[in-house]
Amino acid sequence: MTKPKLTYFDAPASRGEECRLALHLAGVDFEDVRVKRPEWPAAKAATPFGSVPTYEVPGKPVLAQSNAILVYVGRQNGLHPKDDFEAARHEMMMGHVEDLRAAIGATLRMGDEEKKRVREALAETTIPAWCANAEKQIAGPFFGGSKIQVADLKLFMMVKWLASGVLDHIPATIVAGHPKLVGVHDAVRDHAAIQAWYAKQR
Ligand SMILES: N[C@@H](CCC(=O)N[C@@H](CS)C(=O)NCC(=O)O)C(=O)O
Repeated sequence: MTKPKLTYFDAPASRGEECRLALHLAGVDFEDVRVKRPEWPAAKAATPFGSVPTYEVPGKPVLAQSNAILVYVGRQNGLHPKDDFEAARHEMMMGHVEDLRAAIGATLRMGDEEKKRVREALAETTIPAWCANAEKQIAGPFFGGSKIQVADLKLFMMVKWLASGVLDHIPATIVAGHPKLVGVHDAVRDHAAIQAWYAKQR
């Protein structure tokens, strides 16, 4: 192994894609390993916690947990605050994203009736509260102000998912009334390096 290796499913989504975006934004030359579903049971056993993304750096043990990977890549490449308190504030927001991902993620494998009931409740209370709380923490245009950092990539992927319309029973307009959240999404989407990443994926 000569270069860092990021392993995730073959989808431009969620925890894996935000790590890919971070590596691309940082200019890291990395191996983008995409596990196909049939390969997953065997690959799962080799991960620290039975999940992806994982990140491997030559000479080090495998790293897991998307937030740990993002913070590591961010610290190494000037995409995470140097100030300890500001860094913790960014990690707080990254944890906020993971909380919502876990809540929505739990519905993915539910049967239709249960999924409808749980997602309608999420859309009624949990997600609006999540958005309002996130909104209060954002400086704008990016989470911490004028500079894009790894926390922004995490927020971007969550807002993109919520607004995509792919989540039945969760209206795609659910984030629309939260201008700072939408602002982070738009600022990341319009960033030249992010545009270059998506152009390369086409
Ligand atoms: N807290 C972990 C969660 C990791 C996780 O649940 N990853 C999902 C994909 S987004 C996964 O590996 N699912 C397959 C499985 O659990 O078998 C993180 O942030 O990385």
